[in-house]
Amino acid sequence: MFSTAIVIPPCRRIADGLTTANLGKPDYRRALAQHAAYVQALAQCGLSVIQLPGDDNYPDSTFVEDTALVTPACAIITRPGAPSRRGETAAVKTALGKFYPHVEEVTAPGCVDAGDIMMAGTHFYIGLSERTNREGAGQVAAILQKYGLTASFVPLKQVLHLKSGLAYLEDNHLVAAGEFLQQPEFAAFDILAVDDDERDAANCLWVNGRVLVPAGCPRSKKRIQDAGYETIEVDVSEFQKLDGGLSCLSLRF
Ligand code: CIR
Repeated sequence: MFSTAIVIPPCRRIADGLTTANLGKPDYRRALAQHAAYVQALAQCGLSVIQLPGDDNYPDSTFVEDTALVTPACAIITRPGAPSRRGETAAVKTALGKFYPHVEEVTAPGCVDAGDIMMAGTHFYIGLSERTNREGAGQVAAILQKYGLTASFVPLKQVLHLKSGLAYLEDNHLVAAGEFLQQPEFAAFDILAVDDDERDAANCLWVNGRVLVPAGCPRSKKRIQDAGYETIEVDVSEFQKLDGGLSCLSLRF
């Protein structure tokens, strides 16, 4: 169970964030409103939500998940793969220091976006992507090992981040899309398959027994409900324009 979330509301320069999506520029006001609804959904799931200030120097800083891996045993500050995002970690490190006695850190030449890391109990799947290199993944695995946690590596082919295509809902339920549907690595999970035309639904978010689902994915939402979860629909269209989604917008611990 999680008790706390850290979020960073979109900054004024959000439209300058990195993107490959071809969905147009996000609208700042709409992004703020969607973010507020997201925070409300987290609160509805019982989380106390800490909001750090947005920083116009970092248009992507609202995607706070990428800057740290938070586990029950330790916090690891990442070194984001995109140079424009490296400075995002300082504020998050300070905030996490209030909760974790030891905050670990990925160092150069390692690169990691924590959107590439999926926690499933005491095991962590680390996607090797354009943002996360072997050196960074290796550093994270070594740190986790110190705390009795295990890791394995998953090379990515299509998606930006591992959790763009995968979401663990606890109780062995794994939401998966595209390249992850047939991977032997995930065969032991009960897979909830996301159809190609609802790919955004693979970036859904388990929070204390409920699942936040992006708006516009009715079949996936139904599948998740049929697996026994109460769902909360949240519109994240402005963040999808920057390749982001529900998991990217918070750190939960
Ligand atoms: C980026 O390209 O870094 C941001 N525009 C989106 C990051 C999304 N984060 C995530 O999937 N964990």
